[in-house]
Amino acid sequence: EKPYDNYVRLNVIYNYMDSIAAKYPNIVKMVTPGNSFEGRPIKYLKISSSNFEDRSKSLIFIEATIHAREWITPPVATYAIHKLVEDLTDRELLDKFDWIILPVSNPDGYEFSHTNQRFWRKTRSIDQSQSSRLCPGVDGNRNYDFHWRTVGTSNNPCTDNYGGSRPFSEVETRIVRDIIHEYLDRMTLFITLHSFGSMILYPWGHDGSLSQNALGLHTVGITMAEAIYEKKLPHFPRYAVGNSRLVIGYGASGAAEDYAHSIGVPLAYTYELPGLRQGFNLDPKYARQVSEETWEGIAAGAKKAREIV
Ligand code: 0X9
Ligand code: ZN
Repeated sequence: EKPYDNYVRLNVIYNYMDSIAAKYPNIVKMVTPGNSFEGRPIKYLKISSSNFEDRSKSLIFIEATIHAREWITPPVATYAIHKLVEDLTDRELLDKFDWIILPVSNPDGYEFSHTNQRFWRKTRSIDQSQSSRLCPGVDGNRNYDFHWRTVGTSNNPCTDNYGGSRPFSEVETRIVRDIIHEYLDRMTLFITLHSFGSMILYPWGHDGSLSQNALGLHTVGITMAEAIYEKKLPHFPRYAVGNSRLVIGYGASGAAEDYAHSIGVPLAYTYELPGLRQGFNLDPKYARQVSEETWEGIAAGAKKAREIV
């Protein structure tokens, strides 16, 4: 069972990653940097055609499923693994870059969205202090240490955009943070996958201002959207590209792409994948198509990044 042809449970995603790591030991290394709040392993793959530890190539980091209910995001992340490792039609992408792909950064929430509440968004953590026992979970995309808990977020654990008791209160966001820091010297492109809305968003999302690298961000963003459009696949609207706050229509602080950019990743994006009229419940029959077209965007963005970073 391929994790990019359907919505699948966590074990199917992890089995796929394990099998890829076992079958291609020269290219792929499995890393389990820690466990989620409820004790599930968080797993990512390091993919390199040379030696990852050489640190000579620029690196691209794709992260998905910090928001539990956004079920279209693990197919897109696992399809990227498939394209890079199993289907070598575009060798350049493996020769010119090293890759880190983390398909499920919030495994507790993801499983909970399958077993208990389809539209669960947050992690599943509880802390001593407050009503957090009644209302578990933190919005991982408000938990980063960038203008933390100031805009589009809440200090009430019972809300869906609760920012947590402190920045990086969640092990799930700390793991993503630590990957960014570990490879900061050569990470040129960071993409966090979300749904929905067919948007490619870049900093700054808290106040709608533009970063020093706005031209680069916009150029690569447009290139990614254009590549998806050029596939000419049916069904979905054209991607909108622009500042996070402006394009999505609300400000939010403590988000992953802003944090990555603030500490020095030159190109950092949130992809809001298509939802059609079904939103988070996009029909799984579209999983393969969304995975394929999104990969075109990522691939084009990677190549464009080489020109401008
Ligand atoms: O609100 C979010 O976290 C993202 N949208 S979602 O519907 N997937 O929840 C958008 C985040 C945009 N980025 C910033 N505001 N920095
Ligand atoms: Zn999201």
